[in-house]
Amino acid sequence: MQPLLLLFLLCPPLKHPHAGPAYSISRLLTCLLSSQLPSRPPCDPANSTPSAYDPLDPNGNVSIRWDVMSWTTDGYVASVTINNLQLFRHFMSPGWTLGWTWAKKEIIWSMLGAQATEQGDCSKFKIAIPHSCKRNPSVVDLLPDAPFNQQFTNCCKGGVLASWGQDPTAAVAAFQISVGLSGRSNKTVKLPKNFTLLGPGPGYTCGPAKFVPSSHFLSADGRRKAQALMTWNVTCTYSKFLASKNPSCCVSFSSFYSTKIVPCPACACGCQSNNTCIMSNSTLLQKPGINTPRKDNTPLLQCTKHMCPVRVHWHLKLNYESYWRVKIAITNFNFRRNYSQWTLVVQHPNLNNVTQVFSFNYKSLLPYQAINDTGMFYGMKFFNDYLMEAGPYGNVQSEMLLQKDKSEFTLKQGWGFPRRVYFNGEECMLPPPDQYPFLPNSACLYSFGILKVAASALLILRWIW
Ligand SMILES: *[C@@H]1O[C@H](CO)[C@@H](O)[C@H](O)[C@H]1NC(C)=O
Ligand SMILES: *[C@@H]1O[C@H](CO)[C@@H](O)[C@H](O)[C@H]1NC(C)=O
Ligand SMILES: *[C@@H]1O[C@H](CO)[C@@H](O)[C@H](O)[C@H]1NC(C)=O
Ligand SMILES: *[C@@H]1O[C@H](CO)[C@@H](O)[C@H](O)[C@H]1NC(C)=O
Ligand SMILES: *[C@@H]1O[C@H](CO)[C@@H](O)[C@H](O)[C@H]1NC(C)=O
Ligand SMILES: *[C@@H]1O[C@H](CO)[C@@H](O)[C@H](O)[C@H]1NC(C)=O
Ligand SMILES: *[C@@H]1O[C@H](CO)[C@@H](O)[C@H](O)[C@H]1NC(C)=O
Ligand SMILES: *[C@@H]1O[C@H](CO)[C@@H](O)[C@H](O)[C@H]1NC(C)=O
Ligand SMILES: CC(=O)N[C@H]1CO[C@H](CO)[C@@H](O)[C@@H]1O
Repeated sequence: MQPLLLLFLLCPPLKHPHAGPAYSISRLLTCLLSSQLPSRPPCDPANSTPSAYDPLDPNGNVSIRWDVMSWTTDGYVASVTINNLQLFRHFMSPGWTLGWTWAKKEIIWSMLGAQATEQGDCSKFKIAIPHSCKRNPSVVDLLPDAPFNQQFTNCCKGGVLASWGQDPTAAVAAFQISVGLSGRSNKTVKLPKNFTLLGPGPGYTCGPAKFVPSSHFLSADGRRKAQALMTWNVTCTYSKFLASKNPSCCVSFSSFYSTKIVPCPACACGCQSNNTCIMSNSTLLQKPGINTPRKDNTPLLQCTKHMCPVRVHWHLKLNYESYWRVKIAITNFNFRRNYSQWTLVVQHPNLNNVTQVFSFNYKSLLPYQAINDTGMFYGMKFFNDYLMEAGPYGNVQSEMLLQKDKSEFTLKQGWGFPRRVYFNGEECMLPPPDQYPFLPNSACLYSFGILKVAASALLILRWIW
């Protein structure tokens, strides 16, 4: 008995529709037995790569490169380039914030294309006043209307960066920094430490800066190659566990063969703001300024059972001879946020045969080169790439036609529903698999019953022990 139970615990068939009843069983068992399991070693935050691993974008990272371009009287001028190499996670407004701790007593004389948020204590300087004297500066992008003489290539997007999968040319940011009191040779320059990246919320962990071979730059005519004096790289990875305790979106299902709509799980997003939410018909919504975003981005949610700012609905719409059709709708329940350049990532085994997507852009993602079951949807420019605040316009939708592989396609056991869904890079909570719409008179209802009995038997045995 013990090995069987352990098997359940060690391989919980989480979030897999085929695993319907087993899911709830394993959760029950986990609860019952957790006190008897050897506890896991605590996570070491300095070594957090495993928790940063995202199965749909296993190599996703943000790479930050410092190229020292010239020496000055007491330091250097570097151009800093941030590359968002994540397939589907972008930096939305109000954008990225990059921080670090200087290794010595460095200061920032000036910057182009970005600015330090605080000047800090520069009282030691009498004649020329530095841009920032903080030991741990935080740097943000400039806004698009920044004066021309403060701009730098790829700067001034208000910190907004597209994801690599959506638009590689818009996934890069850069600024120039003039550093003082660092020494002016590659022996005296010490690498900044403790890099941090906000995007705009928490979630990123940055590794240490490492020297890499100096970057090369081609001149505009392509006939001369210049070289940085020194180059170092920092790699940051995202972890949803650091970002927030609760999901920020949820998924609901429906299908043509069942009248049942499977709603988002209740309190899918934690229900923390359930005493500040407002009803969709509330007269408060007429108040001017109700939609104005707050500095700290606190949401103002429409009251729902799930209390998520975003819901993704997947409707199995039609079943043709050799095709099937799905309708996807994304609804915003936050009165204080417009999502620009939103992305939706879906994992489903039939995404290898997407025939047509009607009013979203679609791009297939191949996290594991051989398995083509993941794809990204995003809005069409000037049409639906902007998901408006909650209310009558706060939704976008599309339909998708998929070609059937007849050996695999089935309406049974929730096969037609996605395995994973991400909105803007955040994983959305799916309904528990045992609530998926079942085919009427389907055999799985019966097997579900059997499994339930088996489960209770297991539980009873466990109790008797
Ligand atoms: C960062 O991402 C890129 C693109 O996916 C990948 O080639 C590279 O190996 C990653 N770097 C690290 C340190 O994971
Ligand atoms: C350093 O970062 C840049 C992107 O900013 C990347 O293209 C390059 O491959 C990285 N180098 C190493 C050695 O990781
Ligand atoms: C510093 O420069 C010298 C030669 O100029 C070179 O040999 C050495 O590798 C450089 N060190 C670093 C850390 O770049
Ligand atoms: C970097 O962060 C670690 C842990 O947060 C801390 O122990 C260390 O002192 C920091 N280093 C510097 C130079 O601030
Ligand atoms: C709000 O959420 C708490 C749990 O966080 C729950 O106990 C309470 O009943 C909820 N209130 C409403 C009105 O839903
Ligand atoms: C809003 O709708 C709810 C039910 O959906 C109703 O009970 C309530 O009276 C309505 N409030 C207003 C101000 O219309
Ligand atoms: C969303 O965008 C519309 C139109 O651009 C604007 O009127 C509205 O104030 C914005 N809402 C928020 C919450 O920023
Ligand atoms: C993956 O699926 C997409 C969508 O059907 C298709 O366009 C693409 O060619 C497939 N790629 C591979 C490598 O099979
Ligand atoms: C029915 C059909 O077209 N199936 C194809 C789905 O896509 C895979 C490769 O992605 C093909 O091998 C199948 O033939």
